[in-house]
Amino acid sequence: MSRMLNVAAGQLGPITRNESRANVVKRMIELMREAKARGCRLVVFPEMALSTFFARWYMEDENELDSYFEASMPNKETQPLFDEAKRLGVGFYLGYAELAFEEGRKRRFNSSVLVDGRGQIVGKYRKVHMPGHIEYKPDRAVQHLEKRYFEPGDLGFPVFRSFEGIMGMCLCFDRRWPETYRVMGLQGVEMILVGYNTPAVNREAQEPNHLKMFHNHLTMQAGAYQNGTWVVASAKGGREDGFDMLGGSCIISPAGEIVAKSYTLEDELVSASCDLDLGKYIKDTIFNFNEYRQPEHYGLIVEQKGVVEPPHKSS
Ligand code: ING
Repeated sequence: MSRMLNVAAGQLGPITRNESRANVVKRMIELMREAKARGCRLVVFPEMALSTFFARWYMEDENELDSYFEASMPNKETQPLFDEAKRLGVGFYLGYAELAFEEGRKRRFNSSVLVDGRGQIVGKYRKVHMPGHIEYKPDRAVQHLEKRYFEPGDLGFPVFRSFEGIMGMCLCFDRRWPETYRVMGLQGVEMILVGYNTPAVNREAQEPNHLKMFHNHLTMQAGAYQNGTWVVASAKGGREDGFDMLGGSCIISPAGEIVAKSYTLEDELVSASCDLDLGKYIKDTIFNFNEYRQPEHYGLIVEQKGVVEPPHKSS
């Protein structure tokens, strides 16, 4: 048996600080039309796909900050994406900065929605692992203020029955953490959708630049294989407001192989025909959780946050 799902990563080239939402939406609609022409039923767009990666800017003016956020989804500016989805019968995953009014206060999340081929939202995700720092750091050449601008997500890692499969979502930094995949793996996930904004240059870490792409793919390929799931990853690429973004969008099979990959740093559709049943043999054999997992020995993973080294032996 096979359940084929033809999907695409709709990679986006740079989005400059002054580019309008309307123009970005137009670019995304182009990619959706190309997806339709290739017979795809789902397009994955990047994280914060509607604007420049604004977390690199230190902003004190709340109105300026809010201008990058969506107070509802869909809204006037993004409605054309939903209309096009319905018209084409092509669903999408969209990363966006979410402004919510909950618990009597303004809350900001780095979010994504999954929209089906009828233009209906089937699920929402709020980024759990928030990278970067809270305060302005004068010693840094580029700021990474996600920790300042967003709360960690409060929805966990839900999965959704949609597109005749079990679909999950995460965002950017989440993809580097094995827990992200495992929590969805334990819910039988068959395809994980991820959008990301990764700077292409290492300004802080003491490692060569080529490792940025290596780690990008390494973590996702491992997550796919260890949970027998497809991973569809969509990047921002190219020089955005003077800063290079990594690109490297790809589609990874449950065996951990990259089956399709972008070859530009621009708007580019990367597509593959994915058998949602392919992960089954992995889930039934080498990563048969019921057969082989030993959760009684994994307590530290949830009981403890940071490293606790063993005490030194007293002599
Ligand atoms: N960006 C980053 C990412 O995971 C980062 C931050 C880069 C963390 C490199 C560690 C190393 O790609 C977002 N937007 O989460």
